[in-house]
Amino acid sequence: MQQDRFLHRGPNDPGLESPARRRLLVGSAGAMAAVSLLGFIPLARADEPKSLPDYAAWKERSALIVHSTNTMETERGAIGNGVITPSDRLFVRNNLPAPPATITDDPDAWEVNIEGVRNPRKLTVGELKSMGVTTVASVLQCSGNGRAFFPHGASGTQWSVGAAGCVMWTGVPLKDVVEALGGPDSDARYITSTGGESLPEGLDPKTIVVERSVPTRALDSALLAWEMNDEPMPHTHGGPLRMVVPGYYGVNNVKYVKTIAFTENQTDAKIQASGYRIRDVGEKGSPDQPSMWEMNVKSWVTAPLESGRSGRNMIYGVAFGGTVALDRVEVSLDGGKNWKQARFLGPDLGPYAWRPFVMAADLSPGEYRIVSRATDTQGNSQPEGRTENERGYGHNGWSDHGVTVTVS
Ligand SMILES: Nc1nc2c(c(=O)[nH]1)N[C@H]1C(S)=C(S)[C@@H](COP(=O)(O)O)O[C@H]1N2
Ligand SMILES: [Mo]
Repeated sequence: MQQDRFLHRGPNDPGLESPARRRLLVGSAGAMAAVSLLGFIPLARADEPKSLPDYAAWKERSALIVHSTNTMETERGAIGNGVITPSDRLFVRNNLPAPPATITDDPDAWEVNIEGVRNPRKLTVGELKSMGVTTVASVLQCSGNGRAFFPHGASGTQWSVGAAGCVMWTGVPLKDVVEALGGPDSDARYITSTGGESLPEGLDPKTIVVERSVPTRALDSALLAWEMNDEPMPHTHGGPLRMVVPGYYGVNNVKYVKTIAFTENQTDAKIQASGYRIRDVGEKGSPDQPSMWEMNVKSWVTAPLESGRSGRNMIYGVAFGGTVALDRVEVSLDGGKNWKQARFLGPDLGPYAWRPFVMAADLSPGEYRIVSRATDTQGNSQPEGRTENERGYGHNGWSDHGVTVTVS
């Protein structure tokens, strides 16, 4: 028992889970079953590392923190220095159980309704593929990324930094589709996308449907994507077809999209009307509060995370500006007293992509509070603190996102 407890990964220990440790856990579960046959009552094992759900079983378990069946985040130490996040390390977030995986068996047959245009019609993915194509690198980030840092205990998944990744999307510019159908209705102010989940019966669909409206200014960059990272859009990430709004928070990037409608008003679905709204702690959500649309400028350190060796160290991280290109990233080794500019690493994949950065530092033994601060080309910089808000959305304060490293 003692040894078994030692093997458990506690909720505050986000360390990588090794295959060896997993084997040991499986072994100890067997031993535990034998014990219970002898009449002992096994202890509840709430802190046992969760396994990946079936629909995400292809993911790299050691790179992910599994919060629940519907929420998995990338380990901070697994983000790496690449411009593109490998698909098997990318976070997953479902508000509803995913539709059956069979929807990606014949992706070209998937149909999407285009409404609120001069000639509304249903188009298959096969037809979309002949209407135009573009590839865009953009950051996919959940609105609640960083929620774990809010001291009021904001409800929702306790994401740290890993509900984000930068991926390559390929699909048809939504603009091309809409132009082919005669253009949007003249009173259209929003693009409203509906997810293809089948909704449980007996509940008001408006309270559960994933349906999001974004302002029509997003038409300049939005696409209907059938590929992610050069592969057919995985079912886990919204295949056969996903609405992608570069630079907008994750929730607006509707998976298994089945309807795109140009609308005069925002949808009255709960996820739009009261969900994903910035409001003071203790307040209820309502349509007059800011919606989670364009992402703010943000960065965080990805290495080193706990310890370093005395001498020359490379400090790594990632930074992005939402819909605005980045200008620079500065790094501080003393919790924000002194700053030095970091260098971007790798190619610039455009304004919506993140940029890995690096800064060399000669460190003598001691403790360092390493923080990073990004600034976009419009002069917006990350603030030091948080904007306190009920659901813990949009956190880009540099102080909370820092790491404490012991150099010996
Ligand atoms: N159809 C559908 N689209 C969805 C969701 C969902 O539950 N259903 N979740 C949204 C949220 S809140 C986020 S953060 C992203 C997560 O995308 P991922 O699972 O591909 O990482 O998808 C968004 N699109
Ligand atoms: Mo999200």
